[in-house]
Amino acid sequence: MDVTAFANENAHERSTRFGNRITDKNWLLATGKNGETVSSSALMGDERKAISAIGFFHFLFEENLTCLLSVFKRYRELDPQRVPQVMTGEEAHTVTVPLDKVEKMPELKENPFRQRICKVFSNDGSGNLTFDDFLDMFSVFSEQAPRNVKQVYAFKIYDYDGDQFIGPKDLEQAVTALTRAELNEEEVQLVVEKVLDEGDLDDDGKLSFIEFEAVISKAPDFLG
Ligand SMILES: [Ca+2]
Ligand SMILES: [Ca+2]
Repeated sequence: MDVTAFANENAHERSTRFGNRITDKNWLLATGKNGETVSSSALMGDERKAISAIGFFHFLFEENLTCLLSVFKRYRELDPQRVPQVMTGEEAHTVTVPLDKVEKMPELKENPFRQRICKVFSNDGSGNLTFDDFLDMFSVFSEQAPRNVKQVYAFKIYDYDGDQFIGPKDLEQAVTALTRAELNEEEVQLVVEKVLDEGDLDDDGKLSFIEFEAVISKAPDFLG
């Protein structure tokens, strides 16, 4: 991705311009009551018919661009010394921000899986994130991310040893992290057994992705 191009576009100005164009014509409001950006799903009904396909595409594009810029801003704030103000496409996957800086972000610092999350998203497994890695992390955690994408990443996060199954050892670590080490060993074992009892449908002693999906479909907030 060419971040320089995004930075040079001055997306805010363009986005505002487009927003005005929309409101002038009373097609729709570019921002909602509380200043949030109206999602494409809100563009239904008669108003939608009034928007040309090109106009609609532009609206989505600008919305996306604005979002991308704010994600870059967040990324750069983590380590302004290391991250150049204007990045080349090459730097988006070579420059990294170290794990110990990423895990202090407000969104992550209370999350018991923060280190696992960074490791799963970091391309080299170290937990240090390039801008590309960071962008992936942001999109998976965004509300718009499809549930099945979130499930794939949740599975990776819980699969500590990376063998594509969630076994008793993975579950032990996950349960310990989830309960913030407040359970004793025996209690942890009990929870692990219970999860496997319920979830391990083919009795191989571990959860495949399919089995895991079924387990977490009962828990709406499994990534928190
Ligand atoms: Ca595993
Ligand atoms: Ca199984």
